[in-house]
Amino acid sequence: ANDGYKLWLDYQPISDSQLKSQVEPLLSGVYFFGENPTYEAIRNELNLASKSMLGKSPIYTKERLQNTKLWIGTREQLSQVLSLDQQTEIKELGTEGYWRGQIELDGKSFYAIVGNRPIGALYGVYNWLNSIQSTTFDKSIEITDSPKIKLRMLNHWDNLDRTVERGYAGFSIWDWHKLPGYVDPRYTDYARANASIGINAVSLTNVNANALILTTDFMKKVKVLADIFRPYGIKVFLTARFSAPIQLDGLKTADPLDPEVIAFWKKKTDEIYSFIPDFGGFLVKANSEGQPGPHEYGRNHAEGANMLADALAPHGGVLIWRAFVYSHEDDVDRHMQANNEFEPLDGKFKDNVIIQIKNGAIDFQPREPVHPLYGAINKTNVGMEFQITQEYLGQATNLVYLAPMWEEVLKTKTFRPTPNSTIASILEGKESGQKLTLIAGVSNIGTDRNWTGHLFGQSNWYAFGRQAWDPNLESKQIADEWIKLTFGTNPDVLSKIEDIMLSSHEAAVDYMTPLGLHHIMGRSHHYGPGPWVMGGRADWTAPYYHNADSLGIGFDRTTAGSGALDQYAPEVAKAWSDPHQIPEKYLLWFHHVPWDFKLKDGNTLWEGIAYHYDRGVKKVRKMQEIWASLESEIDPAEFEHVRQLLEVQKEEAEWWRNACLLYFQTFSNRPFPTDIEQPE
Ligand code: GCW
Repeated sequence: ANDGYKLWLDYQPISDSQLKSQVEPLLSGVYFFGENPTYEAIRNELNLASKSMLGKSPIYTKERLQNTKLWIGTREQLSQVLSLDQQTEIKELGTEGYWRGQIELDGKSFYAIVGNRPIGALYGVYNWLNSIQSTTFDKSIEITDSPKIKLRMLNHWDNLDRTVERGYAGFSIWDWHKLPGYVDPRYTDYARANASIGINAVSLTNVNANALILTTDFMKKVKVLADIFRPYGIKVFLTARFSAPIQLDGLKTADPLDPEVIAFWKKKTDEIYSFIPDFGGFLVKANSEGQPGPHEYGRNHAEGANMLADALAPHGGVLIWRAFVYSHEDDVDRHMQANNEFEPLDGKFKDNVIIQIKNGAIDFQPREPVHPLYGAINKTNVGMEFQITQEYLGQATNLVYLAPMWEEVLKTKTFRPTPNSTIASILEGKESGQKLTLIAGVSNIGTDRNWTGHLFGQSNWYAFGRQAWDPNLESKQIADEWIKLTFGTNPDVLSKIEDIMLSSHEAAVDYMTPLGLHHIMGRSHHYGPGPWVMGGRADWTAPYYHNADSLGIGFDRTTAGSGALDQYAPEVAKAWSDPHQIPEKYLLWFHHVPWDFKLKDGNTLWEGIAYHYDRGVKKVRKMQEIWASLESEIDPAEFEHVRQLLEVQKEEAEWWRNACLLYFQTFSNRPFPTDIEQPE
């Protein structure tokens, strides 16, 4: 029970006596092999955990054998005293992996948490504490793990004035005004939370970037954050505004081939590294939605990215260049624009460049088919961009557990570059041999006491970290972990909350955008329905995305339509070009289909649309019922917080259903099925 501030690091008292008898002795004899800032961080965590779980501080020993029970160190440090069978195994685990298990020495038994590097030991400790909290710890079982993705990164869309683009949990936690002098303890808690789920990189600022972040004054502030994050294994990245040479140094151009521009970025980058020697690199949004970029100077994305990559390379920095590139002035289907830009440039990017591609080609819709760029470019590093903040998914009032959506994306077969390629295998670098791998998530964190606005927003932060660590994890397992850490291990609570979480994404798709409908949200704020939206530009004007007319509904992206489908592997393009073969969840994404089209269950398309919206509303009511049945088992404040938000969510689901069905009925001219609640 807490107000949500402690996230999944709440460390409830251990009530299970058998578990306690295993854990208590270990924490009364902790030995560190050496000293370093990461071990300090571990010590800090053990102090917090022990006090909270056992009501007392750990006892640290100075002698590795005497009175010692728990060893924490690196493989190399431990090898000074013994030769572990596990040594070779641990070695395979790379810089961030860990092993934990029992070690027998001279008739004495120790429990050891070992990494190749201190950071591995930290991850091992978090994993151990997690197992204690979820009552799965058994010291006789050996655990090894290591991340499958190199850069597991949060992208904050935080502005320097502390507003957050698409942020629904208050203001930015970066208090630039008070930095560098005042250091909010929250920065450390942020680092702890991220490290506990394996996040090891963070871009602090909005991709719609402000060049001021690159000034010396701001660098001093960023340095403070980087120093706090370093022991937790977290590297800092910044967004770089492409026109910064003009804004900061009064240059006449930002042309990436101009010698003065090249010199500007080199000097800037060197300066950043003088403050932050392990600076991660830059994240860039260019020539999209009005952001400056190389196109202004007749240069392409590779020329733009490589110039910045060259400035970073001597320091080991990485340049992350976003593929979310489109221009609404362009007549081409927005779905196709990124491929059109990047496919011809495949192989032209420097080794320290990663192209960061959103999971879908439009924009973080409630459900999107995967981006056709995955598998299309294989001579260039690619990375994933998920959105943790729920821009198009009910923002901070809707409970939508996103891991099932991400799992669906990660497991999707691309059929390229090999017949068995999946998004996950591409991201892991297995398909192209790519070494620099990345999964990024747009953060949902803000100054709200509980960090994420909706308590269940925490589960999305948690799940993101876990899936970035291992993109093959099941969303159900992750939900179980999070529920136990957040609400305790009562099996009834676990199964009910799991029910709510696992049905929540499909519910949202049903009441917002079933059957492949997309981008019919309210204009610009993206909150609530707006399929009728008029104005501004072609792609914001109804019926651009749904194309409803008296004959039918849907966006024709087949060869006869925009042709976007042809950007996928032939296996996909062929199967999906048939409206009877395409998975129905993507039907209206790719096809304009008559209202009387027969769906697989025998209903007409019009009836199917109505049933989906109706079902979505009913699922939310079901979620409310389940939650209500938990009243006596959940902390009253948390219970009430979620209860109220579910009530809002129910109203929004009804709003979506009513608005969309009544609006689409003006085209379909057909009655609603009689067995649904009639929209009004
Ligand atoms: O999802 C859209 C958002 C914009 C955002 C843009 C992007 C940062 O509506 O607010 O801008 O995508 O990803 O660049």
